[in-house]
Amino acid sequence: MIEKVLKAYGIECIDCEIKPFGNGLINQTWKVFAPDGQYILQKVNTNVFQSPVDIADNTLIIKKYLDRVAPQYLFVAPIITITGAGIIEEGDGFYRLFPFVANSFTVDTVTEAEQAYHAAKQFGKFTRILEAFNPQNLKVTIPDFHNLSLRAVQYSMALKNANKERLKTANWAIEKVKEYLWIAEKFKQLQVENSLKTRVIHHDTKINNVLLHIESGRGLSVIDLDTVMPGYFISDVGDMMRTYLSAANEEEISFEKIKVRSDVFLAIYKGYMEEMRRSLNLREQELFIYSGQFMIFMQTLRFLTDYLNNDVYYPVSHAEHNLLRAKNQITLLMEYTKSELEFKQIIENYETQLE
Ligand code: GN1
Ligand code: MG
Repeated sequence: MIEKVLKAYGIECIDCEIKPFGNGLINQTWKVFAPDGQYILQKVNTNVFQSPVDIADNTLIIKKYLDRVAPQYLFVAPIITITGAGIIEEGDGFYRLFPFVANSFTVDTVTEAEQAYHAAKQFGKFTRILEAFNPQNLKVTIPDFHNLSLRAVQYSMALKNANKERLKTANWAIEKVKEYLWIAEKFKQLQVENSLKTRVIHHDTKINNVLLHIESGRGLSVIDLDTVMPGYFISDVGDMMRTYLSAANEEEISFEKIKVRSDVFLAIYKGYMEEMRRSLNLREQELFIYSGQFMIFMQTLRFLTDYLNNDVYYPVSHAEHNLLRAKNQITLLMEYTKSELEFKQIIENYETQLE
């Protein structure tokens, strides 16, 4: 199959080495070592992305725009097939191919605050550079993806329909979630008030979606553009908080290892604000800390909902997997909320020092 896909791009792969690559939960990814160079090949999960062609359309119109207004910006768009398509259907799925960016590498965990700084700067830059681009020109690749109000409704429905055993094993998580429902309420309010500006948002800002330079460690560009669509900045900043602050990730089952790191918080703030300070309105700037609660709570609901629905969305390797992930995220939410005052202080100190 893979050989056939590559042929559509004019790549003859008789002796290519093809290796599984990365560790996303949704798409399947390979690195291809072909005679003429290295590529990243991806099979799109069509249960999640109902219209994969929309993903290609989005990246292609952004590319066309950036080629005109910011030709020096490194935008890793999919390669076009011989017949001019940005994505192809082959056998049972949709595939697309990317160039492997020379001298780049990714990390799966933030081990130093500097990595968080460079990543936050890249995600901020991505939104900033597209500020004059109308986000409504993009197709919505996953409707309501970060609509926390809807996620809360889906969670309530799962609670109603779940079987007794799962309700019982999830009792602690279900009780804890009640304490944080204000996060969803606040989001509803923000929507009513129209406080958040709609922008071009990445929606998946984990650290391995940033290419770093092999020697300097500086950020080169953002990748994994499937969920680039109109959205709010709290999605991108929030997912950085969710995935960078703790050295232990969402798969960690020794919850005592889940701790938030203040130096990483400052690095995210610095990197993102260096790019986005002038774009964010004052109300949005006040929501910087809330963004972490927004995303961590949403991920909690998504894992817990999936557990109550008997694991229909996220791949699991055992029956309690999604429940453990949900509990992990609640622990992170508790730790994050405990640090709220400290975060405020960090921002204040940094801002005073800038003046
Ligand atoms: C999924 O596959 P991956 O890891 O890039 C999910 C994200 C979740 C994440 C949790 C399209 O992303 O929203 O935050 O898992 N992507 C989709 O690990 O649902
Ligand atoms: Mg992804």
